[in-house]
Amino acid sequence: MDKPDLLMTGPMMAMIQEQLAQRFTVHKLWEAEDRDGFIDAVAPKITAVASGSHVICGPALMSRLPNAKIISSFGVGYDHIDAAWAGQNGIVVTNTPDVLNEEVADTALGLLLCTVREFPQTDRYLRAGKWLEKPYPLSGTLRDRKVGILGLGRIGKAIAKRLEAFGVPVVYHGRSEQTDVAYRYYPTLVGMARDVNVLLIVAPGGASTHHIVNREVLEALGPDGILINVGRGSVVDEKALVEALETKTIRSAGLDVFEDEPRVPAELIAMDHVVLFPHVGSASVHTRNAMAQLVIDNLITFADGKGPLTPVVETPWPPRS
Ligand code: A2R
Repeated sequence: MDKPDLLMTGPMMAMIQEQLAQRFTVHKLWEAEDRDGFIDAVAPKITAVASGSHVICGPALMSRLPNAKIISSFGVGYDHIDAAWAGQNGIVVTNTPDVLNEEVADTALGLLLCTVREFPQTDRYLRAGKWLEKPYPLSGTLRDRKVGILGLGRIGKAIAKRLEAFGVPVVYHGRSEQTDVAYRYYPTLVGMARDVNVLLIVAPGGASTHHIVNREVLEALGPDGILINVGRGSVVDEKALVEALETKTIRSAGLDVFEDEPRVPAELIAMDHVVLFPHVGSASVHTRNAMAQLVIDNLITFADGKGPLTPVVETPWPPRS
């Protein structure tokens, strides 16, 4: 039996490439010199797509794949895919939720502690030989802080659970109040920012969250405020953030995600009072393997006629008629 044809939009983990090659004829877009010509040549055969955030999967690409039925995407965020368009055009989109909750929550707590207690700075201080001269200055603390979570979803709840164990009060903002959580809900982001001294972002990217953390929100967070972002860079107006940090409108920031990754504004890199991670939220061997397996399993169960395992909300399965 002929293997179905699959388009891989960019280099993916070896285990994904190896396992998919056993089941599909894999067409590697990134290896083609003439990508347009390559797509034209293989497009009619393609029934499945495996993607990361390397390529924008918008109507321009998807409409060229008339027989594509599934896009299996690596990662829980899928703002690089126009999932609403996919749903309207008979393509199911899958992502890799849940398997990374604990890892990203661990990273969020690590980043928060690093930012509040200045741990990366203390490491630099020791290596520079400055401890021989005098002790590192006293840092801020998590002890008198209240954390406002923007996006109390799967990962947000895993973060909240850790903060509870640390004895740190948690409140949240989202588009709607959740009836089954004990944390206080704020209907507006600016209202929550005013009441907390840590704003922790773990909301998705896309149009509805674009730059919702803006100058007004940062001013509300205030001079003792700390911004932590493990969601998407696009949620924050990065220019407004740089300005707020330069003018001490807020105290500091811990960022794992940026607007134009892997490019990070030189102004942020030059600042000693921020902590910057290269988008490592889920990046352990254990968790990336689990995410990779879910990318593979979605494609295989779908090809077997059993439907996708983790379709996104815009493309429910079975499809709405
Ligand atoms: O708005 P709600 O009540 O549906 O809450 C969701 C919230 N959220 C938003 N909050 C404010 N304004 C918005 N426009 C907005 N859109 C969504 O974000 C929900 O509580 C949370 C997302 O939770 P989950 O869908 O369970 O996502 P998960 O697995 O926690 O991952 C969150 C994000 C990913 O999309 C990646 O960007 C990143 O973390 O790794």
